[in-house]
Formats: sequence, C-alpha cells, structure tokens
Amino acid sequence: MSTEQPNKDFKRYLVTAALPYANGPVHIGHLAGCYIPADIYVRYLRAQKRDVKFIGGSDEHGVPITIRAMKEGVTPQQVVDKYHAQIKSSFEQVGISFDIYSRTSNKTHHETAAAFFKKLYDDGLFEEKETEQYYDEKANTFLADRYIIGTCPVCGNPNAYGDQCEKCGSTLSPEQLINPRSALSDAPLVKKKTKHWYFPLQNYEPWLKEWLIEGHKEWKNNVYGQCKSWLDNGLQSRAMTRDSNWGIKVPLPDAEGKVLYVWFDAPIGYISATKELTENWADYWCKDDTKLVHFIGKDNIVFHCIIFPSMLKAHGNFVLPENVPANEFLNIEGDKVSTSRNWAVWVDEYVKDFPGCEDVLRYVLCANAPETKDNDFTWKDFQDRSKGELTDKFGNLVNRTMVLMHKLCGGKVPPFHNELIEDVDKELIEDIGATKVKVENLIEDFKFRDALFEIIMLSDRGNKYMQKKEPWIVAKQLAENPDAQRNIDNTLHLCLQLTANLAILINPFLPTTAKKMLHMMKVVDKMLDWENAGSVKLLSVGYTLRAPELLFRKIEDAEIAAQIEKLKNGLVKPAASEPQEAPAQQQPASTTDQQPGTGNLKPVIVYDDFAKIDLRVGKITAAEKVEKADKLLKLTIDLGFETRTIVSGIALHFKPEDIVGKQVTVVANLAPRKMRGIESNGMILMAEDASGKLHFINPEDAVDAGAEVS
Ligand code: B3M
Ligand code: ZN
Repeated sequence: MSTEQPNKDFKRYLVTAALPYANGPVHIGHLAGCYIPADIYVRYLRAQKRDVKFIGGSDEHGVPITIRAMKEGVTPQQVVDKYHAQIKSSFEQVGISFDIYSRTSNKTHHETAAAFFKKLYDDGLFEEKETEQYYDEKANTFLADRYIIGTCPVCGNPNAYGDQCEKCGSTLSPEQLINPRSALSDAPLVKKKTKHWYFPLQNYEPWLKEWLIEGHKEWKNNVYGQCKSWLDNGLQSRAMTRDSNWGIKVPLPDAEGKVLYVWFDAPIGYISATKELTENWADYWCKDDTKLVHFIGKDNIVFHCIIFPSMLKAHGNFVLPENVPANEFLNIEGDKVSTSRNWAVWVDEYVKDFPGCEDVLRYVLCANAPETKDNDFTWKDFQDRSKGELTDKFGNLVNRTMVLMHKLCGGKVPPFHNELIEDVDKELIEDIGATKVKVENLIEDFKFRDALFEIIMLSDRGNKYMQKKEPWIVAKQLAENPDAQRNIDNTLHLCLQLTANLAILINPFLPTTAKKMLHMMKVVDKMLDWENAGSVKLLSVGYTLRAPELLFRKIEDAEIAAQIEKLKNGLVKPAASEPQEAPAQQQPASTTDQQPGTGNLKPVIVYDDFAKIDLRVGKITAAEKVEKADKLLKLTIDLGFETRTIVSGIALHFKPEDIVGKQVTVVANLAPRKMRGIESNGMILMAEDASGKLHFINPEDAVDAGAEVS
C-alpha cells in the first residue's frame, strides 16, 4: 500500500499536469486521467495556505502535430495555435486552476530546452551515433516508428505499425516489419544514414534503482510496478534528437534539419513555464524543500519516472519528483476512447450541452476516476451519480437545512443550547472533526475518490441526523413543549455548521458548488480556508442567511439519451464495419427536371459550414471494377501528400482504363466508409448534365495533386 510520508517539511509545492499535445481537443479521459486530480490537490494545498504553483501548457512539438498539419493541409504552427487556444479554454471552463497554462512553441521554452540540451552536450553526456533509418522519398522525410506500416512478423497482420502490432499486441521495431511502407504516402521506404545524439539511460540505472526502487516505495502500485519492470529489463541509449523541421533546433553547428526529440523538450516545458510565471522560479526548481509532483496518465509513466529524472540528475541543480501519481485510462460506454474513431466525450461539447453543470462532470470523473485500474464512464452512471449521490445526499442536506432554518428559525443562525445536548449531537460534532482528518490524509495520499466519498457520506450522515431529530415534527409541539424551539435550534444550528464544513471540504473537488454555498451563507471566501474545517463555530449565532437555491439541477433522461445518440452517431466506423451500399453523397448533385440557376437549392449555409469541407485536387492513378457491384469503381487517388482508395458509383459511366490520369475534385475529409468490403476514404465530385451523363469537376489547367479547392 502506498502511504505518502508527510516526510520532510516541504516549504513549497510544484505541481505539474501533463502537457497535452496541441493536435486536437481534450476529452473527459484527459480530465479524469490527470487534470482533475491535479486540480483537486492544488486547490486543497491552496486552502491549506501552502506555497504552491500549478504548471500546465500545451505540448506543441513532435510527430502528432506535423501529421495533423499534413492531414489538414496547414502549417504546424496553425495547428498548435488553433488547438492551444481551444484546450486552454476547455480547461478554464471546467475550473482547472493552473497558475500558468503555457506552450512549448514559445521563446522562453525554446531557449530553456536548447540550453538544457547544450549543457548535457558540453558535459559530454550524449553519445553521437550514425544509423540507417527508414526514409520516405515521396514525402521527403524520415518517419517515426508509428508512421511505418508493414506486415507483422508474428501474426501476418499486413497493417502492423513500426512500434507495435495492434492485432497480436507484439512490440515491434520498424526493422522487423516485412515490406515496410510509409503511412504518409504509402510509398515503399528506403534506408538513409542519419546522425543523432543519444542519451545513455543505462548509465543512470544504478542511481535510478536507489532513488526510485529503494527510495520511493510509497508511489502508487501501478506506477512503481511499471518503473520496476523497465529497470528489471535494463535500459538503453535513447535518441534525443530527430530529423524534422518542426521543433526546437538542435543547438549545435552541424545539426541542420535536426530538432530535439519531443519527449526531451516537453517535460522541460514545466521548467520554462515556471520561469514565465515567476522570477522566483529557481526556488521551486532548485531548492530541495520543494515538493515536485507530476500528475500524468499511465502512458507517460516511463518519461516522467525514468527519462526526465535521469535528465534532471544529469543536468544537476534540479529537484526530482517526490511523487508521480499516474492514473489509468477511462473508457467510454465500455469501449476504449479513440480520437480517430471519434469515440470520446469532448470537454468543449460537454460544456455547451450542460451549461452550469461543470461540477457534476468533475464529481463523476473523480468518483469514478481510474485511480488503480481502467474504469468505465457511462452516461447512465453520470445521471445516477448526479442524482443518487450529489443531489439526494449532498444537495439534499444543504437544501433542507436552509429551507428549515428559514421556516423554523426566522432565517437566522439559531443558538445552540448546551443544556439540551444529546448523544446524536455529540456524535455529529465528532464526525465532522474526524472526517476532516480523513479527507486530509486521503488527499495527501492521492486517494481522491475515497476522499470525495468521505465527504458525501458525511453529508448523508447529516441527512440521517436530521431524520432522527425531525425538527418539522418537533415544530408541531411548540405550544405544549417548552423545549421544542430550543431543540429545533440545536438541530438546525448543527446542520448549518455542518453545511459550512461541507463547503470547505468539497471546495477542492467542486469549487463552483462551494462558491454557491458561500453565497447562501453570506460569508466570504476566507471561510474556505482548510484550517476552519472541523469547527462547529463557523457561522455566528443570529447571522441572517440568504434564501436557499438548488445546488444541482436534474439531469433529464432525454439529455442522457441524446448524449448516447451523439456518441454513436459521431462514431467513425472502423474498417471492419458492415458492407454498405454506395452512399447517398455519391448520387449526382442535381436531377434532370431542375432548371439551371433556379432549381431546388438546398437551405442556405454559413461560411463555417462550407469551410468544414476539405476539397482537394487529386489524380486518378489506378481504377478497377469492384467485384459483384456493377455501379462501383475502386479508384486510387494521388493527393500529393498521400494516396487514397476511393470507391465511386460511376462504373456505368466510365471505363476504368479511360479515366486513369484524370484530375478530379475530392472531398478529402469525409469519414471513411466500407463498400463491398473496401474502405473508401473520400468522395469524388461529379456533375450530371440534362442527359444524365456524368462529368468530372476538374481544374481547367493541370495543378499539383493535393491543391486546395476553396
Ligand atoms: N504530450 C503526451 C500526451 O499528451 C505528452 C505529454 C507531455 S508531458 C511533458 O499524452
Ligand atoms: Zn501481429
């Protein structure tokens, strides 16, 4: 079991959350994996008045960005500008309270990362090696392992990746693939010599064993176990540079066309961002009474626990992480999140679909967080927890307390009459104090789910207390029972103090809810200081409170059904889906009974609708009939940056051999669909004349394949 020693007295905390690649929006799996736990931890530390900096930012280098740029036909800078802004705003909207949300394409970071590399180089800590690597002559680039495809030597899967076969799960290297080809251009690959700088991780093995394996047995089992198995298997030199034009230039004279490996520069991004945030950045990074904690997802463990610490150690003068509380993955409705298949719940869409319900999402993602194993998010569970736990337990206690206090105590905090104290009152008072301590220990131990449940259970014990004391029944005895009002006072006094405590405890988890509670209690933010929790003297007797308002709204069945629909409709079918007939879009755009210029226009669209369609000029390089489908032709289309297969319903109009070499207009970003067992990736635009004859839409003069049509 991991138990964080509240070891040394740390003077300051430096908390980082993984820098997401700026190549797409963030989904709830990202939030559950690291941003919500990091935010809870930081908000708790702030409430404890500890000195803490919360560092985040976008990871804007590396292959994922350049590939996305190529796919979208824009520059890498355009890609990162777009997604950086989008990701930053999503985080703000769900209350992830970074002290800085920076980005790795900025100047401070380029300088910091280059200087870091240079120091290791000057200290002679790199190995310089020339190796032969696969090169795509068509796309003019060396390829990262992920972008090399070939036949798996183990199971024969023809589409295995250069780092892994997804069919049989084997870990591979590009060299092992049979007939390797480029995922970018489909072209066969050639080997080319290239020089790179390698970081000899094996030299740090003895130190890592001592520092991590011996020194950090308190780390979470999933993290510690992964590190141990890496170390047991032995470490090797790793190239810290790449051939690319996008990234941080290798700061050496003979390094044209070379950039730092993205996993070398990205974690240094934590340092650069701290530099941007505060002049005192070195206090946080260089003094060993700093507690550095990295929140990440499980796929980032080796980089944060082995590679980056070795880099920091090699460089010298930096603190090392005290803990790396990585979470596992969150699946959606029983299926792995897949951004390429669009099987995800996107944060920006959630915020639009459920305005004012950010805390409900935070709640569900923490209550169901994949802290020790992969977990599943379902919309039904979202609705159930929102009702059964948040509304019926927590919300109910707060609401009843406020309503009854207005009804039975004149809207003021009633006094507590000690002479009438009962055992149940004493138990509740003790319970509040004990829960505070439990929550504290659990948060410091990164067990955020358990901490959250403690709070919900406390609110529920509040409900039970209220149920036992029944102030609404006692109110009926006011005439005959001289103790009745004092009894009611005691019940509501304690329930109000409990409400104040709940606001403090829930604040790191559900900050908007805590704010609403402060408003109702008419108290200032200061009350949320953690040290106030555990006390039952938070609200002064006689103080007038505001009218109650509901903390959580009901999540309707229809909303849940709509989300499930949306998820299923947005799903881009995987290659193995049912064969489908020629899609409707392949039908001619107009019919013969329409008059040109007048006929049956579709509804008006705005420019943004049009701009979503990526139209490109392509060239037909091969065409053949599709077996048993007399209307379909299978076309191979050269789009300049890649080659595509498109199945088109034009076989009754053209002979395959007549159309090879023709230029065509292609809808290049249409979701793939399978027809007669062939995956079609796009659509060819056609015009139909009055006689029913089809014509290609093509440029008047030949233009380069891949040219944008707009
Ligand atoms: N961008 C990987 C990821 O988004 C990477 C994390 C960097 S943290 C320094 O999963
Ligand atoms: Zn395989």
